[in-house]
Amino acid sequence: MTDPIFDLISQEEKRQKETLMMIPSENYTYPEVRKAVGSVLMHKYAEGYPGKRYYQGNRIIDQIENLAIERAKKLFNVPHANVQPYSGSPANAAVYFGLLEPGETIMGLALAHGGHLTHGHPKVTFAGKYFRSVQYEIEVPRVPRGDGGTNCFDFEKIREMALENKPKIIVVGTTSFPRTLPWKEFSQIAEEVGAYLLADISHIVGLVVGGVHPSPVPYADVIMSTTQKSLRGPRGALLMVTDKGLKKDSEMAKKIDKAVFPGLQGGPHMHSIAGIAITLEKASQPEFKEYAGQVVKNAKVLSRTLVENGFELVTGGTDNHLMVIDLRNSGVNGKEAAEKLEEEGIVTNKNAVPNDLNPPSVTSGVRIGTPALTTRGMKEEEMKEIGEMFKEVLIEKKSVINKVKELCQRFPVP
Ligand code: DSN
Repeated sequence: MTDPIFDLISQEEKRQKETLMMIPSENYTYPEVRKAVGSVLMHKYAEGYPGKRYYQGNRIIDQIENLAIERAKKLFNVPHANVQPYSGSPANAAVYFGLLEPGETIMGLALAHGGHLTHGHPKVTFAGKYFRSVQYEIEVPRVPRGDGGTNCFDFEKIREMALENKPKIIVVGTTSFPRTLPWKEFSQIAEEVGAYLLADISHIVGLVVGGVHPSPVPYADVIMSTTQKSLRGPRGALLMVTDKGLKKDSEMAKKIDKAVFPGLQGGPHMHSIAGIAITLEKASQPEFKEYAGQVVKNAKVLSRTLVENGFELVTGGTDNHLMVIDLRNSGVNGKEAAEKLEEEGIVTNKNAVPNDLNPPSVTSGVRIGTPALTTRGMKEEEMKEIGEMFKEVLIEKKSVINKVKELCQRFPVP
């Protein structure tokens, strides 16, 4: 008898084909990446780094990991890359454990303001429990401001917080922030207080590589990115040290490598690392620039359509691949809206908005993005159609499931 797991995989494949994948951290990867990730590479143990392994039989594995490292260094223009982190959270953990002593201070963007759990979210995360954490916020008037909400940080306030708390690491990175990240301003504060600057570009990495978001390389000491989001790769992460970081501490790359292995991880997932190598090569092609540009164009059209249809967006619009609908005036909360949309084949996630009074399990927002829709080939016209569908579902309480199915058939998953 065939294991029922295969039937479940087929059902999931069908779901992904027949619905609109609008969670901004999800994407469809390349067939070549799926082939590498399902390959014999998963059989191999390779603790250590190329040329310095604790197991025999790694001659070919070394070449694969070296290729991934070289491609990462070239694509991002950095002197050091580690391709072994299993995912974004352990990668951020490696930076903290590599550069900080327990109890030292991390300063990151609050979760409800668009940051990430690992950026120091208090009480429930390792970052908030084993280190001292202070959290900065964004400044957002609730009134929609069209596409002009770029000036979201009060740098004087953030500077004062940094001077008072003396963080050893300032994290600049986001999961639900729809605007361009001002690397320079944050790096000036980090320099002034003697902190390292960690740029977590997991969400915007494809935009950075595609040239539609400024690169943090001249400003950050360490850069972390997951590989499965806008980069279109497999699950995994990259840790990179910049020239700036090495100048500050010539041992920084070694400290971070040691924190990844043996500090936090065992055998690297070589199948994922091969998939990452393939992804990095694809991201260096001109077609990827076009893709990244289209992701942003699509997000801008979608956000404008939503605003025209009466929705409030956090910061009024977007500069990148995502937006957060603020539902506080709409009569539904984030959970209800996300569930209603899912019934209609539109898959999003509930998301806190700044100063949200609802708990994280409910929230007052819905986060949406365009990377996966753009991978399917959808463009501005389709974004207008989808923006209208949000109004039909959430305001007019109509069903759009047939429209969603028809749209999905027109744009097959590659
Ligand atoms: N889970 C990721 C996201 O959805 O943004 C962050 O880790």
